[in-house]
Amino acid sequence: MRGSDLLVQSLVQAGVKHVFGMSGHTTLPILDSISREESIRFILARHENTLVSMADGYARASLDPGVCVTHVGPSAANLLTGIGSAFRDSSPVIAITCNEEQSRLDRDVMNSWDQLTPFRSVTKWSVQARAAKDIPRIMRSAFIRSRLGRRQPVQVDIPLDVAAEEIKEAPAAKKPAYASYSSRVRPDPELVADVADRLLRSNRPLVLAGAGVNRSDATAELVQFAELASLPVAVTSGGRGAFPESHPFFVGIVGRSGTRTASEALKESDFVLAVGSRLSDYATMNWTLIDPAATIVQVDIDPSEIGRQYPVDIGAVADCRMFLRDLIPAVKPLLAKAGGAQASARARALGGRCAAERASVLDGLDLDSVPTKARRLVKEIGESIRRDAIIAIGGGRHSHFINQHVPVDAPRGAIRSVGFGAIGFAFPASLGAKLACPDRQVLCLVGDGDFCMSMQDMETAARERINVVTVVFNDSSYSSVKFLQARHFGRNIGVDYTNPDFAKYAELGGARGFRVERPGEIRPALEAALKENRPCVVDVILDSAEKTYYGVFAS
Ligand SMILES: Cc1cc2nc3c(=O)[nH]c(=O)nc-3n(C[C@H](O)[C@H](O)[C@H](O)COP(=O)(O)OP(=O)(O)OC[C@H]3O[C@@H](n4cnc5c(N)ncnc54)[C@H](O)[C@@H]3O)c2cc1C
Ligand SMILES: Cc1ncc(C[n+]2csc(CCOP(=O)(O)OP(=O)(O)O)c2C)c(N)n1
Ligand SMILES: [Mg+2]
Repeated sequence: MRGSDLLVQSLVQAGVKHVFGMSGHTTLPILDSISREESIRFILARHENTLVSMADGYARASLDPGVCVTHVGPSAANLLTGIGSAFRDSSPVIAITCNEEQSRLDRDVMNSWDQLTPFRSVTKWSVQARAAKDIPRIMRSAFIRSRLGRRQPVQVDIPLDVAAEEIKEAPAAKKPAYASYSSRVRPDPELVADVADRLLRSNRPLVLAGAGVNRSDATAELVQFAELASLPVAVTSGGRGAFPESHPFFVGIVGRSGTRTASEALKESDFVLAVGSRLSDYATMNWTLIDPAATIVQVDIDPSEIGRQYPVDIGAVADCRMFLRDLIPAVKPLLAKAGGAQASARARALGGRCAAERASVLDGLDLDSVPTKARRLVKEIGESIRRDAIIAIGGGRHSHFINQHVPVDAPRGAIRSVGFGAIGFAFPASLGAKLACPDRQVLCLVGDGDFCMSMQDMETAARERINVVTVVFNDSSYSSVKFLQARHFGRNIGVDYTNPDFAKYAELGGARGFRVERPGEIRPALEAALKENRPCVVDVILDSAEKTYYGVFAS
């Protein structure tokens, strides 16, 4: 038995079904061991940034760790951007980086570098296995660390001699049952009682739901709580999907590319219950959206995030789901005394304002104009997809239109690199999400610049039959940067380019392509793509001068 067999055994014990990887001479023992394990599907990707983002998308959609493997040096280096996204957005990715033989490492052999130091700033734990016998222990710890508490990536570095090392007997170890390791941390009951009391005494309370609600799978509890206490609920970009956006109490997405109603509601609230949100710069428009006199409650699994952005009044270190579960019975008796008619009216009024805002965005728009407006495209997408669809969203200005008009109604229905804000993430993340949730519609809604950073993996999608529909917002520019540049510098440089025909490109790689040049062609193309039994690209040529109406790009 080799070190690489022990590694694969550990993956099997952890319930891993997919490994996203790259090949190179240092990966050979591990690839060989994986090839002999029927329960694991190895997915070869065409770039490390895509394979790590596939693992990340898989983790975000399934809540199980996503696992990836790379070769030494440049191959491992290519992981860093994707690991950065997973780190910033609390996604549990296990990155296995293969390395040169230990005895050669100090001689600067080809490909080699200090492979641990760069990862330390974007992982929860970065460790090297020095002997085959240590692999089961290290892998156990890697899975525990990435899954428990704040979920984040872990790097396990495996030198070639360790992977290839033959050992006679596997080290005796208990088979870990990860399902019985839990970090469902409950909040201090006195603190919960205090939150309930202050909430009921406030006049304009609001729940701000963040990514922590998605990571803790707490949507059902959040809906129950909001309905019980008649509370308006806003989300952050990371929190999309945490609360159904068709719910009458949904007031929108806060922040610089969110919806106006949500930001205004946050500003006027005198009690803000932030569940699983960092209260980031973008979510709070550089910390201007919360009234300094408001009571702020922050619930976070990570103590270092409590009070980091705002001097919160109550800080609860807890799992979002457990917090809400405990808050519900604490609020109930108080509600019986207080009566909730006024609160309910406010939640409904704000919800109605948000729905009207979203609908009004089409006011005055010539829906049939050519080139097509992004607003027409998002309207068609919103009307074509299932309520439980998963959308992976790109990082450019198109995300602004998507935020405002494509509703997300189901848990973990939106996947996006929000904290690191990396482009090149959405398309591979959508592939990982589809593998995690084969029965859900998965779409990638992405800018042309963003898609160009990962589109080589359309071949992977076709080869592995991962049927995602990618809609390219094609405006032949990095338009988010272009608008800012024009506003602040009065001219443009480094933001315009010529695209290939993405539909033809898709067909060359074995996928199906649709080129859409007129608005009337959008719906038939989307409907056909959603029925296809192949990955599809819908390349929509857009009006690059279209402006957004709210937030940083508003004119
Ligand atoms: C172009 C662009 C535009 C953007 N515009 C906006 C915008 O308009 N509005 C906006 O909101 N954001 C926007 N963002 C994203 C923004 O940068 C932040 O990433 C985002 O606001 C973070 O949301 P969050 O605090 O909910 O999530 P995170 O930053 O992921 O924070 C989640 C928190 O939950 C905690 N947590 C994790 N698991 C649990 C658990 N089980 N229980 C309890 N707590 C847990 C974590 O410790 C963390 O502190 C934009 C990003 C880009 C790239
Ligand atoms: C890896 C990476 N490189 C550069 C950037 C800076 N950046 C942010 S948005 C953007 C433009 C994205 O263009 P596109 O995907 O076409 O979207 P658009 O803004 O045109 O809708 C760039 C270059 C980034 N966020 N990530
Ligand atoms: Mg663009």
